[in-house]
Amino acid sequence: PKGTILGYPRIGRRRELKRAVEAHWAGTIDAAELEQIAARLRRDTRERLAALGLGRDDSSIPESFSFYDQVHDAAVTVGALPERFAARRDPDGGIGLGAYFTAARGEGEDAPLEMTKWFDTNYHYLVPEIGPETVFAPSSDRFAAQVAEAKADGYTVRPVIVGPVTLLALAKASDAAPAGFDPLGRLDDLLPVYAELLASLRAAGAEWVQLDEPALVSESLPAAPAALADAAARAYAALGAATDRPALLVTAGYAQLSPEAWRALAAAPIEAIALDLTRGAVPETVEGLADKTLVGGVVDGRNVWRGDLEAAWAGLEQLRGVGAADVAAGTSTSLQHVPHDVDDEAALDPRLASWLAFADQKVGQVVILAAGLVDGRAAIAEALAEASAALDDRRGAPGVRDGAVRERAAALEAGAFERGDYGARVAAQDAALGLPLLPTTTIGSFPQTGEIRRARARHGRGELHADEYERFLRDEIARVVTLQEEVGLDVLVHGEAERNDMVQYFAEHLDGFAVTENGWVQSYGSRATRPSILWGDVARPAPITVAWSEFAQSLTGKPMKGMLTGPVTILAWSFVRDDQPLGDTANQVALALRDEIADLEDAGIRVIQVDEPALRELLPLKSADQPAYLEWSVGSFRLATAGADAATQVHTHLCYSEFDVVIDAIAALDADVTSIEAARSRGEVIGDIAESGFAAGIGPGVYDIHSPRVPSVDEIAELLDRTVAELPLRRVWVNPDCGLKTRGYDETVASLQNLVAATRQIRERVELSA
Ligand code: THG
Ligand code: ZN
Repeated sequence: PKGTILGYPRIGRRRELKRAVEAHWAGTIDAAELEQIAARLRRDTRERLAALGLGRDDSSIPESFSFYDQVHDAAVTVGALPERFAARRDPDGGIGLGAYFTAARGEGEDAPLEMTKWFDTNYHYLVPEIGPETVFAPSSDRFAAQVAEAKADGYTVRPVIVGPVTLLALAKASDAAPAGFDPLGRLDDLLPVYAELLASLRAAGAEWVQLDEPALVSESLPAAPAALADAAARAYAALGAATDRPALLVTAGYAQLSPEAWRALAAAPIEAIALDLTRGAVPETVEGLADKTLVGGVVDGRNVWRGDLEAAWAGLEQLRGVGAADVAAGTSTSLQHVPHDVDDEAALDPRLASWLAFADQKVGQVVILAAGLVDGRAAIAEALAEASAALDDRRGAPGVRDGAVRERAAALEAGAFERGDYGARVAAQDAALGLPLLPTTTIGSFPQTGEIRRARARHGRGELHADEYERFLRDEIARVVTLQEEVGLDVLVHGEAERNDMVQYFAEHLDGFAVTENGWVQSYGSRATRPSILWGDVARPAPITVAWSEFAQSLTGKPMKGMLTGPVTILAWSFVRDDQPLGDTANQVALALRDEIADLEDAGIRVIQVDEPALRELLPLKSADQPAYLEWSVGSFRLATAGADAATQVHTHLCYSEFDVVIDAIAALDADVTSIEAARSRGEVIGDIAESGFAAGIGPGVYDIHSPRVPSVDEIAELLDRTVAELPLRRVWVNPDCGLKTRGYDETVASLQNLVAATRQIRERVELSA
């Protein structure tokens, strides 16, 4: 085949998989019914991909379905299930759907697998736990069954599986492993199981298999690029030598393959290599390519732009010069990071829609390029010209460049990024706020109940009048404020009932953004978001959050936090224009937020939180690109917040525990108080912070909101004891580790009561000893 995609969205055009999986968890449908719905989705996907022009019987259609996560799928297939879930296995040791979901979600005291970001995306995978005790053995025949299922339907599909090097490189050492254990050291034990898997796929009728090895592009993993390349050389020498196997396509998306890994894969006895040419140059000729196909990943799997098809074609032509036996057109990564179909967006401005390509349109682009590779450029000249015309139209369209926005950004001086002396700010804020020792607060959102979602949906459909919706939201805010006062928290929040999503909400109120109706992208498991499309210059036509915060503050004498989402996170969780540097776009968002902060201050808000949970996520995979990123990302946060008065306390919140690499950047944000996730990594983060000499206010989350478990007073008190032992007492804040929107009210109230009780214990103890 001359064209393929590396994967396709699996959640369904209307999130059918989410509904089915959640219904199964709730007990309303059984496993058999869930399997049937999944099979129907896979069939729909195959039919659609064939209708869009991929071949039914030439392995160009990938089978990339997953019930929850592709890393978990691979781990379960080779038997890498942590010991604590052993009792959940089938009698014959197999890992069925029940064990699969239990490991993903946890049960009782058995914590779920940890979840973390997949490379520099907003997708989260489940982190495999591997130790010396892990027994690798074939434990699920799901991949082969899916090949056979397609075969029965008349399709020869190419199963997509996370490769052995990436599986181990992304794993963490199990609880039972000795200190310093490296899962990659188990590679030789793992390979025979992959070889068996390949044989089973061949037996089921697969002619090709795709092994995804994005670890080979990263410089941000524990293993160094040279060690990863060495592992790849060993892995593919072994798997390539297996006689009973389909042809092997090894992919390396998300950035440029390291030079070592490129040499290793080229030299390996595999049949094809897929390269990400949207985030890396065409590589140099190396030994071993003469019998291989190269899949040129020229159609971007990460954004929604129709893009420059002419440049994509040029990339393929250049790849033809590298010396491989053959070149095919492909996507840079799986299309799991983009929504299904632009044609599902009836409300989108048609002109904007003409600049876009979601998954189905990207398949169409691959098919066009593949036709060019077969029949020559002339055969696709018209399609290339159409794409170029759309790009020209986009460049000149109103709103893409706004003179006033650009003048303001161009006139910025260094002072606009500086807030002034931290000590003076602390004094002004202490006087203005009068907070107790170890102030308590929450991150911002309160549970988004079914009632809230239904009211929003009815309002969206025009069934609930704006006045009634507003009254509903005010009642909700009043309820949340009363609840927090009863619980005894010190700095309150309004709960964000008015927001569907912390990025989409701002996108809906800013110029330069569009939002979608059905543009869902899987975030983790059954959860998805609808990333906004940032297509033009950003400006704030009117205040966004001020009326809600002002109303909430009017209900209480305690400080009410104004709640904003920071520029980096707004960019990270949107599809961002690709026609100017990200830093320029970030500064436009920052200026809009800066105006919002000024308006909040005018409305009497004295604490303002600007969340940046995605600061770590956008960190480039290549070390050489990281300093420039940190420069513009930190700069945009400072630009957003530096206009605040010294007496206004600026907070920020960051998610995920890998702070080591960005801790200096967090300090450079120069927020007065930073709350971070720390409960899951059991206080390790606290040590990192102490070591870094971080001097401002800090709230390491005292319990994990990702689980419904209610933490006891004692365990929170113990964590707080450790915190105040390591960090300056007067700088410590007490808060959960993230927003509460995915939780229920019962566990939320119980957890917050325990948080306040534990804080009071520690306060008394500290005051006694003082
Ligand atoms: N917003 C966006 N991206 C995110 C988060 C976010 N990425 C990281 C993190 N938070 C991911 N977490 C979640 C948590 C919950 C949901 C999605 C991502 C979620 N989604 C609803 C669902 O799938 O049913 C839909 C929400 C909606 O109605 O818009 O619950 O907070 N952008
Ligand atoms: Zn968080």
